[in-house]
Amino acid sequence: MDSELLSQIRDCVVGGDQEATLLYVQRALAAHIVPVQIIDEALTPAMHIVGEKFSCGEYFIPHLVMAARAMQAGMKILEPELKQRQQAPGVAGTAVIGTVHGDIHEIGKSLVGIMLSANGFEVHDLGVSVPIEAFVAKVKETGAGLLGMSSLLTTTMVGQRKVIQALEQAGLRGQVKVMVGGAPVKQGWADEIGADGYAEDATGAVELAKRLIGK
Ligand code: B1M
Repeated sequence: MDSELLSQIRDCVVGGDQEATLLYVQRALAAHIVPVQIIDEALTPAMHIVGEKFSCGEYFIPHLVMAARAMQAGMKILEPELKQRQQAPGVAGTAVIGTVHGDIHEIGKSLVGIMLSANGFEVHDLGVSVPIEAFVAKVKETGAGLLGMSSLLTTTMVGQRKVIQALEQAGLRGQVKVMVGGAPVKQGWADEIGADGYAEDATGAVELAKRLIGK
């Protein structure tokens, strides 16, 4: 039953059907499938399937857009559920997050933000294609102890390095831990650019964030 519902959600996202995605996510919640399982076993794998179809020429940009909208529709229902279930007491820390300049992929970054906020972080989400200066200014303004940068394109990963350099130049690098992520990002890249950590997924990002700020 659970696996049938999860595979129906996967199919709806792959097919870019927002309404059906909403319906099946609601059914999955009603069947007591937890939000994290819906995200990890249905929504996220669906986006990977969409990516594969795009790579082999079966899907084009409009398919990606439709699938992204379907996943976001599902996330709208899951976000309050996640926050309600995982809300940690007190503020774990302040985090600034965003997708680097030139990159408009927002789903993974938003998921990381939702999970951080569900785990007690005060999250300032700067959105997508965030200029270097905007990251630096927000860290300065909020006194954030954590900065998270997402990059989904190999061509935009370099933006993560540039932001770290800009933080150093602004004299802010000592006050903020930097974590990086996104599909093409790996631990080796994080080491190379002097980030404090890398996480493969949103759950890993929460664990890393807590570790980095000593919670
Ligand atoms: Co684009 N795209 N896309 N795309 N897209 C990818 C990334 C791609 C792998 C597809 C492919 O070729 N198979 C490919 C990148 C190749 C590369 O450089 N390595 C690609 C391309 C080429 C492009 C365009 C250049 C296509 C074009 O125009 N010709 C273009 C670029 C636009 C731009 O940014 N300037 C483009 C555009 C788009 C859309 C706008 C149509 C759409 C995004 C819509 C939106 O976000 N609102 C889109 C989509 C949907 C995808 C795929 C299919 C799905 C991405 C996604 O949402 N995944 C993607 C294929 C794929 O990734 N397999 C693809 C689901 C999400 C939950 O996972 O974002 O990986 P992800 O996040 C994960 C982890 O990575 C991690 O945790 C998240 C949750 O588990 N994580 C972090 C992410 N950020 C983190 C930060 C952290 C820690 C962990 O700490 C701070």
